Amino acid sequence: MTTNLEYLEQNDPAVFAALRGEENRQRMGIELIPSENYTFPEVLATLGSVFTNKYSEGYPGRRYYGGQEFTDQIETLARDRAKEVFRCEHANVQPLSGSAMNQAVYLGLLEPGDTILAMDLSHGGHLTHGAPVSHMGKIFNFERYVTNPVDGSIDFDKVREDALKYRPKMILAGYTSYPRDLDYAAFVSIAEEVGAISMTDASHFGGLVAGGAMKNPFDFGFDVVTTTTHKSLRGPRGGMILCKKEFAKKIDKSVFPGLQGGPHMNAVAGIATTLLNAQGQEFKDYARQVLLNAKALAAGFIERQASLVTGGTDNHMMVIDTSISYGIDGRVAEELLDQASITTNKQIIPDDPNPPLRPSGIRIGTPAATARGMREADMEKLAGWIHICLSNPEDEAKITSIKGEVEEFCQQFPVPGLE
Ligand code: DSN
Repeated sequence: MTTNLEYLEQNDPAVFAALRGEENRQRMGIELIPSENYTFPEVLATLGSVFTNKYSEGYPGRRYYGGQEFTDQIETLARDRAKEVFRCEHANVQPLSGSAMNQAVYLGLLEPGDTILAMDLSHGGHLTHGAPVSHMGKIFNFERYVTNPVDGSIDFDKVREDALKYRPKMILAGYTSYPRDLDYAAFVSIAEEVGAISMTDASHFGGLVAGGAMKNPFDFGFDVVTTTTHKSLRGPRGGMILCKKEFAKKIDKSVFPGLQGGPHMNAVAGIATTLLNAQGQEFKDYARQVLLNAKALAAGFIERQASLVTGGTDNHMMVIDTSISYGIDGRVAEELLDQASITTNKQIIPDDPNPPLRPSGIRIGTPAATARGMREADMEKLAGWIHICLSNPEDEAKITSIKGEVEEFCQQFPVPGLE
C-alpha cells in the first residue's frame, strides 16, 4: 500500500524534499528557541488525519453541519481534559492560534476603547499584549507596565500605581520573553482593587503549569488563562482559553461566531491527546527537567561571564545581552549559532536602543532540547559551544568545528515523532 508520504514524494518532489530537509535540520541541530518544541507522535497522527476534512462550526451538540458524531467526541474530550489538567471551570479549545485566542478574550469580554494594562513588548510582553503595530493595539487602549531597571523583575508598586491611574478593565499577566516566574497573588490583588478582569497569557509556560512544575494562575483566583498548545505543552499549533464559568458564554460566542468559522478539528484531536499525555508521570518529569535544564544552562553562561537579562532564570528561558557580553548584536549572534546548527532567536531586551531586526540579545530556552532527552550535563556542553561561537565571530574554522561536534552530539538524542 502506498503511504501518504510516498504519494507526496511521487506527486510533489519539491515539497517532499523540503519536508525531508526540515526533518534533517531538526534531527541534526539543537533547538533552543523557547517557544518551539517537538510534538508527540500521537499528535502528528491526528494532524495528518481525516479530521482535517471536517467542518464543525458550533460546539459539541450544537453544530451547523451534520456528521459530527466523532468531532463532538474529540472536542468534548479536549475540553474535559483541559479543565482537569488546568483545574478550571470552562475551556474553549477552538482558537486557531495564540493571537486569535487573545483577540477572542479581549473582544468577548471588553468593549472597543477599553483600557488593558499589559507588559510592554520590549520588557517581555507579546505583540498581542497591545503593541502599537498590532490590530488589538488600535482597537483597545493598552497601557504598559515595565520591569525594574535594577534587577529586571516586574515592579508591582509601579503596576499598582499604573492600575490606580488608568483604571483598566483588564490586567494581563504573561510574557513571551521574561525569564522569571510571576507573582500571581500581586496581580490578582491589584485587579480586585481596581475592579479589573485578571488574565494570564500562559502560552510559554502552559505545559509547565500542566506538568505541575510551575504555579497555576487559577490557584490564585485568576479569571482567564490563555495558552498556546504547541510550546511547552508539546501539542499541535493552536490555542486554548480557560476561564471561570461566569465568562464561559461570552468567550465561546467570541471565538465562534465572533472571530472564527470552522475550528481545525485535526488540531482539536491533537489537543485532546496532548492533554492525556500531560496527565502522565513522564510529562510531569519532563516539565521539571525543562526547569532544571534552564537553570543549568543559565549557570553555564553566568560562569562564562555572559550578561543575562534579570541575571538568570526561574522558568524555561533566558535572554543573553550579546551586545554587552560579546560586542555583537542579536542578529549576528543568531546567525553565528545557526552556522553551528544551534537555533536561537534574536531578541529585544528591556528599553533596547537597537531596532527589532538588530536587537541587543538572543533568547534561549530548554523545552525542545529537554524533549530529546538532554539533561543538566548536556546544558554545560551547550553553554560552552554557544560561548565559543559568540566569542569568536570571525573564526569560521572554530564555528565549523563546533557544528561538527553539535551534529555528532545530536545523534545520541532521538527526535520525538521522527524516530
Ligand atoms: N512567537 C512566539 C514566541 O516565540 O514567543 C510567541 O507567540
